[in-house]
Amino acid sequence: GEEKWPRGDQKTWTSSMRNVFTETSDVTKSIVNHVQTSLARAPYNLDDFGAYQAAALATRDNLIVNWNETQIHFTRKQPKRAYYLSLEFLMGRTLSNALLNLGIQPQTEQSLSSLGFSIEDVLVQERDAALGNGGLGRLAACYLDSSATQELPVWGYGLRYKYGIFMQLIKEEDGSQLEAPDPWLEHQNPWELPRLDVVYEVRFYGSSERLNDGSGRAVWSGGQEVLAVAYDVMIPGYGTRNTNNLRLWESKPKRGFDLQSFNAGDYEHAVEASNSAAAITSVLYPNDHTTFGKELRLKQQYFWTAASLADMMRRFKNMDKPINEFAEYNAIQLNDTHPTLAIVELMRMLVDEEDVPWSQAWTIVTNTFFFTNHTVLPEALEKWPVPLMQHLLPRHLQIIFDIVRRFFLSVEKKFPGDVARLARMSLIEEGFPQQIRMANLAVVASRKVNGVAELHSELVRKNLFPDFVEFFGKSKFSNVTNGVTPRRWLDQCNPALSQLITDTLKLPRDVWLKDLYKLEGLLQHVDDPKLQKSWAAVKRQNKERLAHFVEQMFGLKVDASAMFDVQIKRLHEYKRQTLNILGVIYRYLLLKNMTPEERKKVNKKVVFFAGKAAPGYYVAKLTIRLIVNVSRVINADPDTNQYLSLFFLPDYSVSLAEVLIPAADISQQISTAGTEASGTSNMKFCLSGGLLLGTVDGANIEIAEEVGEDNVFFFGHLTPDVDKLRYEHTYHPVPVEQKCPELAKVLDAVSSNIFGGNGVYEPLLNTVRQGDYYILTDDFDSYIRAVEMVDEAYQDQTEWIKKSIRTTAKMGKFSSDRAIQDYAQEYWNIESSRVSE
Ligand code: AZC
Repeated sequence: GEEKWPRGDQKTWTSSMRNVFTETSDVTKSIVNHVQTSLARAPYNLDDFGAYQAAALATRDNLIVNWNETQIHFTRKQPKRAYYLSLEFLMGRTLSNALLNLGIQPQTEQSLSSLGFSIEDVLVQERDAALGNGGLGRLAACYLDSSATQELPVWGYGLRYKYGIFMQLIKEEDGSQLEAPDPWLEHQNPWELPRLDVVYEVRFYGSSERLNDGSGRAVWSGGQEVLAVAYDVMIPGYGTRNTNNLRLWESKPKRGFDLQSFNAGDYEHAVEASNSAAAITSVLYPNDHTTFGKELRLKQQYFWTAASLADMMRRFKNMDKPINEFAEYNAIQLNDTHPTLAIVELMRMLVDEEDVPWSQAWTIVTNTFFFTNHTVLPEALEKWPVPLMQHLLPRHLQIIFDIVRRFFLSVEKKFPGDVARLARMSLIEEGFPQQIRMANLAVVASRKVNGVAELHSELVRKNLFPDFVEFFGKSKFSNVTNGVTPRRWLDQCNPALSQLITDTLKLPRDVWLKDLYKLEGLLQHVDDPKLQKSWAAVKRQNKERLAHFVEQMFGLKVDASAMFDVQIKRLHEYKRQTLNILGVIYRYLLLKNMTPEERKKVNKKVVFFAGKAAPGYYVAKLTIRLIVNVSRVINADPDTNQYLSLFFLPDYSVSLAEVLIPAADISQQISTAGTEASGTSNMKFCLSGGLLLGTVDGANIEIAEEVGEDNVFFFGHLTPDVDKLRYEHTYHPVPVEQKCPELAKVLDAVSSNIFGGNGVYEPLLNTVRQGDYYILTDDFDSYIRAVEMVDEAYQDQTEWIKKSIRTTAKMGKFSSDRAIQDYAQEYWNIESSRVSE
């Protein structure tokens, strides 16, 4: 029905409202207006950064209009909503993505040009929003993009860290990693809207008294209260007005809370309290795949889940539906176990605050939550000490024990007397202290549990949660293979390839960018020499862009006619950067032993590494140091440096990936089989026509299924062999010299200090010589043979280019649009709804 206009004269209002502008002249007007007013600057002192700020503010005005429309649209429509809870959102830069999605890229380019600026120079002024460690955080960012593009009512919830992932510096003296803070908010962030009116109180510590009235309720009081303030980040969809929300919480002290202290003249204590409130969202923890049980981390997790749930509850209550229908209107996806406390918090809200009986509350909860696991590495499975939980969240610990008791009863009923099973399935691990197993809690309380690639999901069922599969049934455990957004990872980072694809498919770009399976149309043209030539030219152009970038950075010439071989990801033993660098050393030693004539026949290669090591991960940091020092020796060797060079690019980021990925001829995805849950950069490289050199692991397997095994380079032992090999390493060890003489020579070369170091690398080398948990000694020969196959294949450039075209053509499955469709239909049960033009 017609709504009454709330205030004043409707015509006055509506005639002054504006819509998204798309004319170049309007873009220019807005930019100049922002230079003049928002920035208070004049044309003669405006630099590239100022131009970036003004262009960002102009673009933001458009985003806000769409964002507002979208929020009004869904508030009226009252659909079921989905919420993506993630401690990490690795967004990267926003301006170019916003321009693409708003469809005003050419206009803005032209406008900036007439104002005297080049858009390339302006875009690179933006600092990455780096609120994530790696794959898990970047996946969340891709999923937001796809949710908005598909017009789904999805919000992200996360934390507004003051400091994102640390900045990585390489020490000149010894090549080791140094960490510096990332004060990304130093300049104003145009992409967020502070919502100082959206505030919730979050309690810590204190005590919890059960009411003992048979209701199961309790009263939690005392302790510390801090405020959660919302900052909204606009997430525009591609080719739609729909613009979703990413709500990030900032912690701040509750005013007046410490009035007592002020009155008592205890100023220091009062200020201390405020510091500790602000500390909660001050920094992103830089460890992926390890947990340390730090109190502040648990505080982050509770602060974030409590604020997010309070916000969802408020939105739900505004709809005036009975509380029992909560799960019909809300689906919550837990991105790994980090948000598992949300389960306990919703129980607390329902039971203690909404007066819902326990069993009814449990039904609501178990219909609301969905849980994604991202790794099978045991060191990543979160456990929190019971005493810490008791201290920080006493009411939540009671609820956890209540869940445990009821769950025990139901297991005991199904498997009477099976004590060992109960111990395995318990949410509490016995020991000193007892620990809460967050993954078990997430599984017990979720409607569905998924892994992120077929193999991984199988390992989740067979190795991580076999007892739970038996108990709940197989259908609760399924798979959603990861995906990446083709907007950022093809169109934006590789515009020349995007244009070539559009020309070849004879389809508008916005058609195939929204339906990536359309890329298959490229297969028809694989044998067309004209396409092959253009395809090669695009790759060459991207390689020259990277070569230029590296030349600027290192002051060394990079040969863009050589093969570009890239491994970029967090440093971790399971990802085996060590295997790669040992392979590079092997190649270098071979080259050194050749005559100048022999060398001329060798495939020229430039090897690139980039990635950060967790600050406390000693072996990973040693690997960086080795790579850097090997590169210094190799690049300075006049005998070989035309044939082989090596670069470790510092401070890996989303923006650096956007330069590296389009330039790769091949990428290395060489994790020990069964360890990399999915990988997502593998998909990005293939999308840009970079071939895959990898193990039979994670999403590599599904990539090979799509493109055909003759278009990928597979090597190494398979997942079922790995445990057996590890067993042999422990109980029947064979010295490396016997098992893999070629590798032994490489290790000895490092030990002999030809790359310097004076023995510092021994602990790293010993991870291979002894125990060899990641089976480098078993895979080295097969790896070297695979690298030889790559070299050989590269000799036939026509065949290579055909492989490259075929690879891109078959990447349809790996669009995050497909992944989000899976979640929306099979998990969340939500529907698209388009905001009208
Ligand atoms: C990563 C996985 O290691 C990677 O294989 C996967 O592609 C990515 O998640 C997205 O699903 N995991 C993490 O980054 N972190 C943790 C704790 O698993």
